Amino acid sequence: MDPTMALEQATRDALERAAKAIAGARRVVALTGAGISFESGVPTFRGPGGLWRQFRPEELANLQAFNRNPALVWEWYSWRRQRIAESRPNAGHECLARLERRLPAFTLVTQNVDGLHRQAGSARIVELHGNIWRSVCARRCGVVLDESPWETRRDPECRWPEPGALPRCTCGSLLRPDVVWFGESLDTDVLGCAIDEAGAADVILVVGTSGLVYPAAALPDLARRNGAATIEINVEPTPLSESVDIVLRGPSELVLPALEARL
Ligand code: BV8
Ligand code: ZN
Repeated sequence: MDPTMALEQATRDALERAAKAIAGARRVVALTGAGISFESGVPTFRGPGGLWRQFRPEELANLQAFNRNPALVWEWYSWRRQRIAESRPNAGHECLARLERRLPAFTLVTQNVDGLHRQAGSARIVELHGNIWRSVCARRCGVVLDESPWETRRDPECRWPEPGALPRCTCGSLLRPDVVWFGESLDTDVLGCAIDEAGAADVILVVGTSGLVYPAAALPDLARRNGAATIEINVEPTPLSESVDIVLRGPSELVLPALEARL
């Protein structure tokens, strides 16, 4: 059975228009959020399973929480690393990796820190919010550790770091996850690259994001103002849905391959 039969008729019709826009584009940008990893078993931030104990992500993903209780914040990241280490890229990640090889100019801008796009084979990736698998010196002395289970062949049973353990830098300071916390500025070069790519895009694909976190959420509108066709892939409406040209309502692991099959 054609898997797209599970999609609404409106989405099946819109797939043709979306494929035409992409086929005629010189430069395509995909902006992804936590939704693209949901099918891989990585909880989204604001959807089901996004909570850890009684905490919302915004309560833990900030410098004040880390300074106040680094062990609790590290326990949350260790739990997330464990969840991600047990997951695999899904058909949506793999489709975007193929589009990068197939289209003349394709850039992936992701808000996700899970590293699954790279695992799926994407190379031209702008990681807006950092990468959960790197740890850096909290005092920014320059020490950076890559603790990815895929690169370092770590025993997937081990935990990063052991619960309650506080990883320390060689300079004596604490280590912290190399991610952008709420209230922290994004790396200027990384953000600048994302803005340049979105501003130059003929098509922007907005995949699996609630469109609530800035400055990432401003990129689709920036692309649209610069003449790009905007396509949203999401299982539910978001604040961006009103302003995009094409809405593809459905799970990215189903919609992206269906879109690719029409190119
Ligand atoms: C900044 C890394 C300048 C960490 C993340 C007050 C003080 C300070 C700043 C602010 C403030 N008020 C507002 C701000 C700005 C703030 C912000 O935007 N807050 C929001 C909540 C209002 N932004 C910042 O702080 C940024 N920095 O502005 O610096 C500055 C500095 C100081 C003072 C002022 C300004 C930094 C933001 C980065 C935060 N770090 N992650 C970590 O991961 O631990 S953000 C975090 O949210 C993740 O990266 C995540 O990707 C991102 C966005 O969420 P989504 O990806 O969209 O995920 P979500 O769960 O929300 O939605 C999932 C979607 O998928 C849903 O729509 C769902 O329907 C869909 N879906 C589900 N399944 C599927 C699917 N779609 C398709 N297929 C499926 N199968
Ligand atoms: Zn250090």
